[in-house]
Amino acid sequence: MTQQPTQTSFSACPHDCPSTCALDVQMDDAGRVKRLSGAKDNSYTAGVICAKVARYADRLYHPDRLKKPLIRVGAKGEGRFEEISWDAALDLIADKFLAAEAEFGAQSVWPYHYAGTMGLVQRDSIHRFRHAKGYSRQFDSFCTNMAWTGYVAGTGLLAGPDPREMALSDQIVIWGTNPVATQVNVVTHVTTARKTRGARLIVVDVYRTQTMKQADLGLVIRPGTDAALACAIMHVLFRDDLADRDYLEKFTDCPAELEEHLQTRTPQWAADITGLSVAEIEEAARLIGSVKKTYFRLGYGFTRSRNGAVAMHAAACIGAVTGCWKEEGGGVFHNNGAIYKLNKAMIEARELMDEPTRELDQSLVGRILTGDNTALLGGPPVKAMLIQNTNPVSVAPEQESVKQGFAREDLFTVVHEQFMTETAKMADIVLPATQFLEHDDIYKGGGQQHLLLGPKVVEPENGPKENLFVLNELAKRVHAKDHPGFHMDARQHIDWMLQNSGYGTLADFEKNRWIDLQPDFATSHFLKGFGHADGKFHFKPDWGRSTAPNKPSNGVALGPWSEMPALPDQWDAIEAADARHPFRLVTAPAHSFLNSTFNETDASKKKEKRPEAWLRSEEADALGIADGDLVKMGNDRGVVTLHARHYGELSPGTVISEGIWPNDAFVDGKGINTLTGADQVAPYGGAAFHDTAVWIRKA
Ligand SMILES: Nc1nc2c(c(=O)[nH]1)N[C@H]1C(S)=C(S)[C@@H](COP(=O)(O)OP(=O)(O)OC[C@H]3O[C@@H](n4cnc5c(=O)[nH]c(N)nc54)[C@H](O)[C@@H]3O)O[C@H]1N2
Ligand SMILES: Nc1nc2c(c(=O)[nH]1)N[C@H]1C(S)=C(S)[C@@H](COP(=O)(O)OP(=O)(O)OC[C@H]3O[C@@H](n4cnc5c(=O)[nH]c(N)nc54)[C@H](O)[C@@H]3O)O[C@H]1N2
Ligand code: SF4
Ligand SMILES: [Mo]
Repeated sequence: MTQQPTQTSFSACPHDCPSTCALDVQMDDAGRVKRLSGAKDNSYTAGVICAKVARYADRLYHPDRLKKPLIRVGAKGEGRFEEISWDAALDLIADKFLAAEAEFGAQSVWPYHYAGTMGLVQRDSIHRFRHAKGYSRQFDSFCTNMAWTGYVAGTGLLAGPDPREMALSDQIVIWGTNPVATQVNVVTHVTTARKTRGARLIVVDVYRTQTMKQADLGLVIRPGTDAALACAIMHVLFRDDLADRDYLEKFTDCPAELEEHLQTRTPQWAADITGLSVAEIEEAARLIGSVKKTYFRLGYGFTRSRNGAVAMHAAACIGAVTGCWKEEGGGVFHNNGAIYKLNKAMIEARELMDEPTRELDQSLVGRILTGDNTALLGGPPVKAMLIQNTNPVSVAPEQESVKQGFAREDLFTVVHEQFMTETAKMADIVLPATQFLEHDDIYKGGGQQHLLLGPKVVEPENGPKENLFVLNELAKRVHAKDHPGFHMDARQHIDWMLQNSGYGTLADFEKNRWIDLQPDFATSHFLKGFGHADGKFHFKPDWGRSTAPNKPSNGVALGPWSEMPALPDQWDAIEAADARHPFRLVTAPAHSFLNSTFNETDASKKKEKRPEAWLRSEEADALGIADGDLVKMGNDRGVVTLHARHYGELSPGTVISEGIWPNDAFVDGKGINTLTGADQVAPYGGAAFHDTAVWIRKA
């Protein structure tokens, strides 16, 4: 059902952003989308959204939108395609998938997806399709692994204090996230606290971000050294009697052991590791220890290193030492994944899988497609792929091998997309996809607590189809096991999921647009106990047997997990700088892009200008690199060419390159992920996008 073209409609932002904004959609008289704004009556969105989504009409009505299915006529990757009908395209895909299955087994087909849309129906129906055929599964590892694992190692549950409580805080510590760019609504609530209560803002990052520019105290540290900072802060808290010993006794697993362990983790020790001064560390610890209503907002950025899970856990431990968890406006928050408790059985249909199929790591896509037997988990080669909502040729690490893999003549690739992305360019068949305003879906907030409806607002042009359509049509054609989920439209799926999760019907839901699922105060603040069986916060996690929500389904720990420190500590697992690679590269997000989305719209491109490498002026001078010079940056994985910029305020030896630009925005067509590594981070995988040693020189 399409909403009547009125002056305003509503939706929810589908992007992979912790804010998951409730949207008002302004329409013009012709029933076209004009502008998006934040819903004022949603208590988290509070009327604010980012500029890139406000101007969504640019993306919806973009002249480069894919309109018709295309079949490759040129060489792989050359970009020459011809139009083909939907029926012919779907028939051909089915033939190719069936042929791969006949020759190499069903697991040679790999449906591949990610978070271009976070809609539960359109994003996750691909699981039903794969299970119904016994195709290879995907181990998700681009984004959340280290962060969630590290947080849950401490708390036992991926949930926490109501993020709206930031407005009631006396001090907010924003650690390893840049919300001015990546989740603007955090800034809304922090600003309320500052205006109404004079709250203090502390920011920890590796360069002076837009968020840090607003801070009362900004700590610019070396990448991958957050655990050292956290340990030294806790050292001072114990030393200066700022630890809450009653709280520690009641709510934590081994406070005495922690205190003993931290004796040697002094501010001087951490200063040497982090590059901060002793005074800065002492100051941060004193502020954190003396303000009870301190709210820690821990982001993803500082976990995208090979020691990222340890870093997240160490930062989360600070709150258990101060006992700020007890306070309204206090505690430690990362993500609310555990509060939703949704029944996705109809969408995903796990029961259709006869036996566990292999779970290929999405970050290892380059190694997988180039035939690395370890990455293939000993199974057959991948011969056919269906890709939805992701752009791996741009966003995946080890880009050179990703490109080589997709260039294989014997690989049949289908990309279902809104735009001719770099991945779509490598495809044999490109299918045009609807955008969120053109289909129905439902979304859950990661950085907040609402389940939000995003109904279809406008009819798509005759051409683009939603993910669900493609999956249901292909299921028929490849003779997949039947399942009721293949015969339901998106609204029926939403209705089924809501009813079977105890959240009423779609009809009820539609009147309210969203529901607020924040648990009560005591639960959210773990005052009835933390999520572990013993009810305690764990300073000493069992890394090899974590309850992390996103570990491989066989539960086996990955990477050098057995070397992880038992108690919070600096762990030397990062890709350290060496004589050949004296710099460490952090590929932080750009304000006007969202991963590789929006890097096709003119307004965003104009704002971001061009791919750049930012380095400290004196370090650039020492290399004879002037502001604006073309430079080469490289390591054993490859070399990229981009412009240098002198940037005063970043940690020594660090290079920042913001944004996932299209590869062809770089001088020689090699994108930033040419340099990043795909190795699996301990203990439950993940890609260390901000943990890359590089050399840099004038081009
Ligand atoms: N505008 C915009 N918004 C986005 C995205 C985008 O690309 N652009 N991406 C979306 C997605 S998918 C996600 S997962 C979220 C992620 O959002 P965030 O949680 O903000 O995580 P990151 O984007 O990885 O990095 C955030 C910050 O971490 C810093 N950082 C990197 N390494 C370290 C370190 O070792 N220590 C410390 N202390 N800081 C470090 C970076 O410099 C950066 O400023 O944002 C979402 N929102
Ligand atoms: N260097 C570096 N690389 C990174 C990161 C980093 O910080 N640095 N961040 C990583 C992180 S955190 C993440 S989450 C990944 C994200 O990487 P991706 O999951 O690839 O995310 P996007 O690039 O935003 O979106 C992918 C595509 O989905 C398409 N899409 C959107 N909605 C739909 C739909 O309904 N149907 C279909 N068929 N397609 C749709 C969009 O057009 C877009 O081209 O990137 C990772 N890569
Ligand atoms: S802030 Fe995030 S959730 Fe809100 S509109 Fe922008 S991208 Fe979407
Ligand atoms: Mo992400």
